[in-house]
Amino acid sequence: MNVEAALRAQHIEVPSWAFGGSGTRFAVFPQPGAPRDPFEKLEDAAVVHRLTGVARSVALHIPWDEVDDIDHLQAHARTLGLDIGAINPNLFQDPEYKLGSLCHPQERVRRKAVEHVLDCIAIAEHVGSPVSLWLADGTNYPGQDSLRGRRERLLETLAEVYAGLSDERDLLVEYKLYEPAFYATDLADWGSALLVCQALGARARVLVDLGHHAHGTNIEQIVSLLDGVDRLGGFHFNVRKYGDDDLIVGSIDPFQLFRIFCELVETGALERGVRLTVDQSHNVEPKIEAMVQTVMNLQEAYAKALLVDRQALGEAQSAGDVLGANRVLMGAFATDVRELCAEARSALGASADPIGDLRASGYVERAAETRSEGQGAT
Ligand code: PSV
Ligand code: MN
Repeated sequence: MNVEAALRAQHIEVPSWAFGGSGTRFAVFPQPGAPRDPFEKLEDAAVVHRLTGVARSVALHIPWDEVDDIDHLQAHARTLGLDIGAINPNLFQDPEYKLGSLCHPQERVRRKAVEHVLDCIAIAEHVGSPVSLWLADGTNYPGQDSLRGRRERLLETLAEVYAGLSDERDLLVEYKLYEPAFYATDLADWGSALLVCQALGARARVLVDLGHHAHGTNIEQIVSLLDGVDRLGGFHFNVRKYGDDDLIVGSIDPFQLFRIFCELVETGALERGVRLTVDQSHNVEPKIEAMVQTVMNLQEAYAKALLVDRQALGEAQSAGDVLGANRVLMGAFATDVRELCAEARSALGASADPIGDLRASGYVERAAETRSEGQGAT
């Protein structure tokens, strides 16, 4: 596949939760026109897709996106040219999850969490999508709970969840270093997540959220390792400077994003269906514009990775030409691919200048008028 064809085939999934009202624990700055329900979130996502040409599915979060009739929501998505993407259970907001969900010390709460994930699996089966799990489970103080006991409970509850999936359905398991738990997180890193996936079965794969690692972690190496054992399920794209900042991917460290795409290109992971999902929270920047910029950054990182001269790289590597090999990579990174990406978008019937066209369209202003009742759903 040539570079432009590969760019046209890229598939980015956007999260419904990035369009609704959000904030930090300090303040929420409501954005006029924020969607009030899952239908309106899909409408905003459709704008991103129309402008970029590659953002053709939307991940849902349950119960934030719960509707009476999922067929109705799916039909709405299809009318907008979208698919419903991964289904994300919410295992962190119910007050009963104070001490955890799938790892909770009490059987009754674990049961509630399992039942919720099974309900989400039913939705996922119905719409034909994977289930994507992130646990807030962990402890704040040494001795608060047994680390070993929590791990055993996790394996037990996840086995029940996994058994509820049909053969076509994948389970994506996300990890996160810290927060909301501060002392010990039950799924803190890619190794803990991988062990869980290996214990569950072949359809359980690890999801790499770029904001969930210690500073300095070599994320592209994790990508390569996981794909090497066929356990790379997908990504949550964002970027962080300090914590789980959920900023526009590529806005602080575009070189990291490029390096990750280099691994994806080298390993062929994208052809194996690794999911490229965004997980961001835009609090001071306009949400739709931020998502459009996100997708463009993902297009550009991919384009640069596709331009790496693989033959020259391989030759330099086997000749032990340390800096020659590095220069091959840096050369691709330094290439201006904006025009190439604009051409790929135009060929898809999308926009050569997505941000300019979004601003000129007046969509955000119109949404602010027509959605003036209510502040926007989560
Ligand atoms: C919380 O850290 C989080 O950002 C996780 O990354 C999840 O993927 C996301 O929320 C949605 O539940
Ligand atoms: Mn995430």
